[in-house]
Amino acid sequence: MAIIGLPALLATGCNSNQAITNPATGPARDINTLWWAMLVGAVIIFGVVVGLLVVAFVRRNRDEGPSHDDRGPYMVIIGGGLAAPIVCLAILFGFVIHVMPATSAPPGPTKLTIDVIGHQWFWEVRYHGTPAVTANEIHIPAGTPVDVRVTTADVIHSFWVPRLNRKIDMIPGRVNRIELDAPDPGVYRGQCSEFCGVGHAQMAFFVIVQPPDQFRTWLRNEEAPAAQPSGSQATLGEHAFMTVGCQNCHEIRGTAAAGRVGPDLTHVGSRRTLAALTISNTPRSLYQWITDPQRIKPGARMPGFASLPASERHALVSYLEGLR
Ligand code: HEC
Ligand SMILES: [Cu+2]
Repeated sequence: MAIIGLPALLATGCNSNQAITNPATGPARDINTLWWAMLVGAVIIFGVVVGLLVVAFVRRNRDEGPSHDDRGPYMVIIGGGLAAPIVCLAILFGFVIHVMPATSAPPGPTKLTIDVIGHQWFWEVRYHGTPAVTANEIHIPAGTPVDVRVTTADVIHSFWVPRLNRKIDMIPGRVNRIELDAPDPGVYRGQCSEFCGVGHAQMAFFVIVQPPDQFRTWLRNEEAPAAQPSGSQATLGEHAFMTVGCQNCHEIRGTAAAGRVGPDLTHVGSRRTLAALTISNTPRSLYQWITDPQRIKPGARMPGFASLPASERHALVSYLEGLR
């Protein structure tokens, strides 16, 4: 069992919330079964091949004289080299023919459609038919098939939530689809799975599955424009945001800030994490992010603002944390 268990442990990276071996939906269960079947099959074949090698080694010096039966070696080649691979691949093919459609998005519209756009190195999320835009945290209702349409703003990325479904590439100029249909509320971790530059390893996201009524409340809040700053500190922060350069890269709906380089910040205060799950969303870590993003996430396409007076950075934090 150890020989099977060890690679399984390595493959799942020890984070059971991002493991294909911990499936939460029908398609993910199919993938998990296929994965185990392939692993067990590969271990058996490896064992047989190593066994034959050992036999050959042990018998290497045995001189059996001229053989009267020449069919032995041919049987090994025909059986082991031809028949066995054809049988194994046919079984695998049958398996895959079943799993492929089970994990593909069915044609036709679903009730809820979401666009996810990959950026170096974060995820932009848009809800069809609403002005809601968010980043790195994809909320969906439980028990509802959701049509996720993925593409990219720059290089190829790959959208993957191992516990929910297979991975799907995000390709420039093309829209690929995947269906997420999670029966149970919970938080499922996803990760970019196509190397896309220095920030690749820090390009993660959550799929937050909520009971449908909670989801509707969340979406209604996300649709709304940003809250007015409350208090003098936050008002100062809003002013700083609009004047020091943040507005060139970030959108805050309902204000003059309409940049599209970085994540939409209209409701950034309500997110759990920042910078694609790199840090938790606390005033302290947000302050550090504004001061020196490169230290937190090397390569991030946001400049540091250490040159701003600390009071102004604190004001920015108080404004952004108020955007709930
Ligand atoms: C040159 C463009 C640019 C400028 C200017 C800029 N940002 Fe950013 N910002 C980005 C990008 C790109 C990201 C995404 C970083 C990542 O996750 O890789 C980001 C991320 C963020 C985040 C995290 C959002 C999230 O949900 O993960 C916050 C908060 C933020 N910026 C605030 C600010 C503030 C405040 C300013 C002004 C002091 C500012 N930014 C200026 C490009 C910019
Ligand atoms: Cu990526």
